[in-house]
This record gives sequence, C-alpha cells and structure tokens, in this order.
Amino acid sequence: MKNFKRTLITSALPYANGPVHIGHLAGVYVPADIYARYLRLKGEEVAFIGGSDEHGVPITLKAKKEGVTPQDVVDKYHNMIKASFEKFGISFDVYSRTSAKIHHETASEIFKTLHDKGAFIEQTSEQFFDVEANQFLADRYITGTCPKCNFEKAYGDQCESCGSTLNATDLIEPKSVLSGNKPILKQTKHWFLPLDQYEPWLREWILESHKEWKPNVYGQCKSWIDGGLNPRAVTRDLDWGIPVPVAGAEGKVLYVWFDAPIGYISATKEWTKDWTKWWKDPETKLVHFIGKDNIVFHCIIFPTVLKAEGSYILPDNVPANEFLNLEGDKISTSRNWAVWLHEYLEDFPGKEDVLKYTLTANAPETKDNDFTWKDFQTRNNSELVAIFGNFVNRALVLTDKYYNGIVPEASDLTDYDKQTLSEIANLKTEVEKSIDTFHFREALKNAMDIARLGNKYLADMEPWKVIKTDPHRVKTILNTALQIAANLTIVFEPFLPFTTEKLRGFMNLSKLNWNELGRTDLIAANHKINTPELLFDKIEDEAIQHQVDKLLSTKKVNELEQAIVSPAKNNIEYDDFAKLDIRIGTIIAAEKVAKTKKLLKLTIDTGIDKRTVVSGIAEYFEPEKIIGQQVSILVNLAPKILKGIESQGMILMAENADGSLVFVTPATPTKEGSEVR
Ligand code: B3M
Ligand code: ZN
Repeated sequence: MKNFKRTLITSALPYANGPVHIGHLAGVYVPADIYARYLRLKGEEVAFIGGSDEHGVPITLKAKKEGVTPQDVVDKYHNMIKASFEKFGISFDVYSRTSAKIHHETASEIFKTLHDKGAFIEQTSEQFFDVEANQFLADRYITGTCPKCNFEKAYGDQCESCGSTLNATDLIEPKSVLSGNKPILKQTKHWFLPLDQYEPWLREWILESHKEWKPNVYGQCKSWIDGGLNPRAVTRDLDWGIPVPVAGAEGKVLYVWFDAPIGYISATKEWTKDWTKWWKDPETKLVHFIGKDNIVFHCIIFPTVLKAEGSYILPDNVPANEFLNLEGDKISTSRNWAVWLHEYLEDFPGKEDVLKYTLTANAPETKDNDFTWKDFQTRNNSELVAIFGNFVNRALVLTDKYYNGIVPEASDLTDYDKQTLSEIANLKTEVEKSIDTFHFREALKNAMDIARLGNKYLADMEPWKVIKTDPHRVKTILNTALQIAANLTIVFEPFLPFTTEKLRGFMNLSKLNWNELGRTDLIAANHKINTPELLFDKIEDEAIQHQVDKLLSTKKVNELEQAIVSPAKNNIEYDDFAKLDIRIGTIIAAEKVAKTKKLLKLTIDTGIDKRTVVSGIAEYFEPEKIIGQQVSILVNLAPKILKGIESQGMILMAENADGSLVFVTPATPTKEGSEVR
C-alpha cells in the first residue's frame, strides 16, 4: 500500500431539495466522519469536505410547485441540512454549497479548460421543446405514457411504476409539465464527454490497479466498462445552474453531475488558500464517501474529467455503501418514509451517539440493510447501556464509594489482570485494520470488545465482594478497570464523540491521542475523578412506540393517496340514465338487522311514500345517529329480500379509498321526493 502524506475525504453533496435522513447518514456521513476523526486522532493531516448540491431539475420543479425561486428552495434546505449536520457532530472542515460564487467560477474554469483542449465533442440532436413556454424540456419536465407498462405519468427519464429507464422520445403522448401541451422536437447543441475514448485507460486504472476497491464498487465499474461506454452530455437546456462558459451556449447550463463533484474542489478552495496541495499533490490520498447510486459518477465520469484536465489527483478509494431500508421498506422522500435527522435530533436530544452507534453497527456496507426502531432500542439498552455504560458506571461508582474518587494504586497485578490489559493492544490493531479497509461495523465491534472486556473483568473480579475479604486487592482491580475505561475514551472517539467527551469529563481526563490506545498507565494513581453520572440512559418502549406510530400514520396517508381511482366505465346513452329514478329522501327510522354486521334496516321518507330499505352501512354508522339524515335513493330498483326483509330501493353512497362510506346528500336541505337528474 502506498504511503500518503495527507488524506482528503469527501462526502457526497446532498441535494438541497429536502432534509437529510438516516439513509444518507448510514451510507455516507457517519462512515466519512468516523474516518476523518480517526485520522485526526492519529495526528494525520486531514481535510473533510462537505456541501450542498444545489443544481439539477428536481430543485427547479420543486420551486415551481411551491411558487418560489430555486434559490429560495436551496437556501432553505442548505441551512437546514448544515445545521442538523452540525448538531449531529459531523466534523466537516468545511460545508459549502454549489450555488456559491467560488463554485461557479471553479466549475466554469474546468469546463473551459476541457473545452479549449478539445476534450469535448459537440453534437446537435433533437430534443423536446415547449413552444408556449419557449424552452427545451429536461427529462423531468416531460411526462407521458410508459411504452413498457402503459403507466400514464411516466417521466422523460424513468417510469416510476415499472422502474424502466426511458428516453423522453420513447414516451407515448408526451406532455410538457410546464404548459400541458404536446412538445415539439427541436434541434439543440450539446457538449459531450467522450467516455468511450477513455475506456482503455479506465480499464487499466480501475480494473487492473484498484482491485482492492470494495467488491460492490469494483463490480459496478466493471459492468459499466464491459457494457461499453458512450459519450455523455455534460450540458443541459435549463435556466438554473452554471451557464456554459463558451460562445454559442446561451440558455444552457452545465449538467448537474458535471458540476457537483467539482464542488469538492470549490469547497476546499473556500476553506484554504493552500488548496492545490490537497488536489494536485500525488502524496494526497483522495477518498470519496458515497452511496451506491453515485458510483458511476465518482469512479468513471468525474475521474475522466480530472484525467482530461490533467493536473488533478484521482481517488485512491471510493468506499460506497449499499442502501439502508426503514422497517422493511425502501426509504422514500416523496412518500415521507424516512427518519429525518432534524426530527431525530428533536425527539432524542443528547442521543446523537445512539443513532451513530446503531447506523454503524448495522451499516449497509456489503448489502442493503434494514433500520428498525426495535433494533435501535435493543442496541441502546442491551449494548450501550448494559455493556459500555454498565462497565464504566461500576468502575467509577466503586472508585467514588471506596476511595472518594481518588484513583487507587495497582500494586500486585495478577496474570489475569495483565492478560486483560494486554488484550486492549490486540484490539487496537484489529480496529485499525478494520478502519483502514473501510470496515466500520467491524471496527465498532472491535472497539465494543474493549468495553466487553472491562465488563467481564469486573463481573469476574467482583470487587464489591472482595472488598469484604481482601480490601487491598480491590485497589488493583479498580485501577485496572479505570485503565480500561480510559482506553475507551480513545477507542470510541471516532465513533461516539459526544460520549467520549462526557466520559473524559467523568474521569477528569483530557483528550488523548490514538497512539496512546493500549497503554495501561493512562490514568495515574491519586488522580481525582469527578462524581460519576450515567453515560447512557435506557430508551423506554413508549418512545419507540411513538416513532413506530409516526411511521404507521405516514403509511396510512400514503396508501390513501396512492389508492387507485377505478377507471371510467363505458359510455351510455342519456336514455339509459333517464331510466334511473333517484329522489331525495330522509331517514326517519334505523335499526340493526339481527345477526348481521353490515346491514341496517332503514325507513325512508321518499316524498312518494315511506318505505323500507336494507343498506350495508352498519360498519360506518350508528342507527340512532342517522335519523334525520337526507339521502339520495334509487326508488325504482326492483325490490329484493335481504335477511328476510324486503328492501325497496337503494341508498346511494360514495366510497372512500379505505372502504369507508359517506352519504350522497343535497348540499342544502331539500324537499323529500325531489328528483336527482
Ligand atoms: N447530490 C446525488 C445524491 O444525493 C448527488 C450527489 C452529488 S455528489 C458530488 O445522491
Ligand atoms: Zn412503466
């Protein structure tokens, strides 16, 4: 493995069109943060870069829908995302945004350099154009019928019903989202990055020289390359984004995926004047943290841009994660099926580290994983509270109780004591190996093993019993336990930074360097610790149930919204309709039909007569509450015997998506017998 001088860590720039959720955290920000904190603690030179991705069509569509400008949309979400990352303790050195001036300049410059070098090919093709709105339509601005499944609201790039990837020109009856009109095809010029020309180089650089990349990442790259690479358009006809900085490109902007990764460079520039050492010195190790849907952009397209430019370094690794699901379902912003970071921070104040712990312990490193609130509770109660918290609490409380918080001397370490302490150094090696190869869940498990070691040590030594028979021995036991606890303040620093800070406070210790981990003399005899408090609290069932209920109510709303409206029936002639004799009537008596769940026996004043109707509405209405209710009644329906009662007509009801029923009632009280037609 090559030895680098410094590490440049980037984490995918979240789109500033919605808040951040646990899927983003588990996939990108939590592992990137662990990596950054770990390297810093080792005393290495690190830059940890983040920012908001503020271009792209979804942002312009959201702005249109809300009647605000795209800048309004990105201002709102950029600030929100930035604040919640800060509260959550993601330790970016800089968190910038792609609407920043420095970013526009940087991206333009790189585009221009490539353009002037002749790295692009210019191509004119036919694209949809809305005559009324006088603009070209990006894929998401076009809807139409999916040629594969006939879904009527497919987008120009994708059908969300059957999942197929589409070309806008494939849609049957394409419609402009802007005017609702059928768009015309019009010629337009765009700049393309000829990825095909870079195929031999990509093959060599990734498939030969980066065999160490995670199998999911390497595999995706291989299948893209083997599938044959095509030129990719890096410009769009759109009025939101970075104007294409060459003549003849009026009304065109850089494609969002062209400028967004350049955002890492712009953010670095914003952070330091000395940015070239981070981006142009081969002794800098560049690592991109991303989710799996971003692999092609970070492993193939962006490196090709950098390679074509010629003066930048390329990523040394791209440890992309798979997806995190939520309670068995794909996380979805549009369906509101998510745990939002800003809501979590409000609902669980002071428990940032519990979420970090859960998301790391269950990280989707090799396959998609599932977050459940039950698992979150168990991780907290059975691991953080019962192992880590319990151990630390016992060590500190006993020191407080027996020695007034003065660390006792270790005078006669037994073999077992020594063996226990030496295990810490072994585990340190394990943690390092795991983090260095981006196996963060394994690394957390290794760290947790040190807490387990301490917990087991105290359980085996039982100082609370030994104090009665051999009080001198207890001094060594507690000293040993406190050394383990001091080591925990180091090993957990990358993973649970709020917790280690708290623990250092309890133990009256200052922050220690990673290289001290494994030492058995971290805390000196006679050192005074503070009065201990609990490191973690139990999370009760009610708090979990509250979250589960919140999700369930989201699900209900979604089901109602997505309920399919049944298709229209075939046309009929007016004469067919005129055969129906529908009148306004009033319910004057109602009772349950014995031995049935669904039926009510109603007496209706139809204006013509007072008659009996048996109606299947008992699940939704109490008989005594509907007396006086006006209804629409089909009076010339042939009578029918139901449960031994003759029903003379039918009450008209409207049916909701969930099956519940409502009366079809005149808007104002109307005389019985009035005809409905
Ligand atoms: N905003 C896509 C995403 O959030 C995109 C990442 C950009 S990284 C340069 O998945
Ligand atoms: Zn479809």
